[in-house]
Amino acid sequence: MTLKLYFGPGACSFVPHALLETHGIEFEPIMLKLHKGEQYEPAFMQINPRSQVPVLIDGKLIITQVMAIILYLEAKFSNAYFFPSDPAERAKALEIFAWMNNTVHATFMHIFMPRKFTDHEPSQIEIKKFAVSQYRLHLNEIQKYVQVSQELGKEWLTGGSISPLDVYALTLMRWGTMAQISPSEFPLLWSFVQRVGDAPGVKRAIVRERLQLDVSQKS
Ligand SMILES: N[C@@H](CCC(=O)N[C@@H](CS)C(=O)NCC(=O)O)C(=O)O
Repeated sequence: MTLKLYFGPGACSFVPHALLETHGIEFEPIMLKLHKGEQYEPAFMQINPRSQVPVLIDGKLIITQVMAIILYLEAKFSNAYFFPSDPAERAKALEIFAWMNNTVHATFMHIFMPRKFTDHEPSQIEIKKFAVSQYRLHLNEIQKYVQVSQELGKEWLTGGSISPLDVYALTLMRWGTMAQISPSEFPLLWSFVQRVGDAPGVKRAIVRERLQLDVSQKS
């Protein structure tokens, strides 16, 4: 039975989307236009009452949350590379993955959707401003992970194959440009992210989602 992935262009669902493409796993992509509020339509809310992407459907199984989806794919497609197999290296990779998901991603939500944190509009402006400064620190930390991996001679963040960390790094850098953080502030991270975007599976997901990596001039 074919997997189904609900995704929003440019959203965190890009992480499972690009990994499914990278590994040539058959799936049906289903696009939701988040800016049009399609995640709040009753048919989708029956699938995910939290009104969020990504959602992966495998038969009767409905999985939400980037981390749960990625770990499910890793367990199901055991020949495909997601994380290192060495226990210590795997733990360190999962540590960064969890931080990207629960901290960097969450910080961006304060920039992109400050209304989720207060309905007081002047406070929303303050929340957003402070979150942009925090987000820069996070991008700097990701850039350091790129630097360390390159010093160790690794092609990608966890070794010789693309992992969810590389694709998340691309997504988070791209979101930074949505917050008017210029790629020129993070030259090493930016050149890395462009290389990730050129990897064939990642590129297919970029084309399907019609993404530009630097949107700082658009908004
Ligand atoms: N913790 C969740 C976060 C999911 C999330 O924030 N999804 C966003 C896109 S990046 C979304 O669907 N937002 C729509 C909304 O909240 O209205 C995960 O890891 O999957």
